[in-house]
Amino acid sequence: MRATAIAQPNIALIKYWGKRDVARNLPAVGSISITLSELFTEMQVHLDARLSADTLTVNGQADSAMLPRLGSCIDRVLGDGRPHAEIRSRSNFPIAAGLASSASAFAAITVAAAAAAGQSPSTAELASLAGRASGSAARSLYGGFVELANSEDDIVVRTIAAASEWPLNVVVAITEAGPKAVGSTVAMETSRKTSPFYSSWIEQQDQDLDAARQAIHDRDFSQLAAVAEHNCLKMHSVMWTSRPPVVYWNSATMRCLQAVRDMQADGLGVFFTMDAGPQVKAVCLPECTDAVRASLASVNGVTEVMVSALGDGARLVEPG
Ligand code: 2P0
Repeated sequence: MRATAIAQPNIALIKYWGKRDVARNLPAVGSISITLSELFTEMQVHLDARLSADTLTVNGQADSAMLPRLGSCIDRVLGDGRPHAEIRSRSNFPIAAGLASSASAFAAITVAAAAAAGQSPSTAELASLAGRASGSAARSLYGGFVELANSEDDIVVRTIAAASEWPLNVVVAITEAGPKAVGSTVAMETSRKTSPFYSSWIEQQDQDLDAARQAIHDRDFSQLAAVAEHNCLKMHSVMWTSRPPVVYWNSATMRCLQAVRDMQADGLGVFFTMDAGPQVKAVCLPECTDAVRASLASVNGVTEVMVSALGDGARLVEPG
C-alpha cells in the first residue's frame, strides 16, 4: 500500500484565471502550458489502516499546512472509508511562491495515491482528479506543450506538442522566495466578483488559445511570444483591477521585464510570463539560454536563477 510518484510544475503560456464552478474547481477558461523538466515534486503515499490520522512531511519536516487539501485529494481518488495516509513530499524549489508548486504536488499525489491503492486509472482520469484539487495540476499529468480545454461537464487535457518537438528552455528568476500573501483560489474569486475587466478576459481567451496553438504548431517563436506576453499582462490587469487589488509584482519583477525587453531589442529569442507570484519566467530558444540566464541573474533583487528544459508528465517512480 505504498507508492511514489514524481511530477514537474508547469508554466502557463495562456493562463487559467477564474472558475466557472467553485465547488468542483472547474476553470472558467482553457489554458496552454509547458511542463518543466528540472523542477520536481516527489510524493510518497503510504496507506495503512493502522494509522489514526493522515500525516505529512515536506522535505523531511513535519508540516500540516497542505495536509487538508492533500487529504481531500486522496479522498477523491480513493473514496470514503479509505485508510489513513503517511505522505512524504520532497521538492527542489520554493513552495507556494508562484512557481506552480501546487500543480506538481497535486499531480504527484494523485498518481501516487491511486497506485498505492492498486488502482490504475487512465491519465485522463488522473488529470480530472488532480484538477479538482488544483486547476493547474491537471496539466502536470502531461509533458511538453499541454492544452487544458473546458468540456461541458469536466476538463479535457492533452499534449499538443512533445517537449522534443520544440525544445524551448525556461529561465526562472526568483525575486522573492517566501510564500505569497494571497492564494490563487481566493484571488481568482476576488477577480471574478470585482474586476471590471473579468468579462473581457473570459470573452477573449479562445482567440488567445487559437493563436498560441497555431504558433506552437508552426514553431513560430515570435507569434508565441506575442500572444503569451499579451495573455499574461491581461491576466495581471484583471488582478490589478480587482478590489482589493491583487498585485504579485515587486520592483525586481519590473526590472526583470525590462531586462527581457532589452534582450528582445538585441534580437534574442526570449519572452516573459508571470503567475500568481513575483517570479519572472523567461521562455527562450535554447541558443539564447546562457545570455538570458546571465542577464536575469544580474538584475538587482534577483536572488536565484533556475534553468529548465521542457519535461514529462507525472509518473510513478516506484512500483506500488
Ligand atoms: C495558471 N495560475 O494557468 C494560472 C496563472 C496562476 C496564474 O493556475 O484554485 O493553484 O488550486 O485551481 O491551480 C494557479 O492556480 O489554482 C494557476 P486552484 P491553482 O497556471
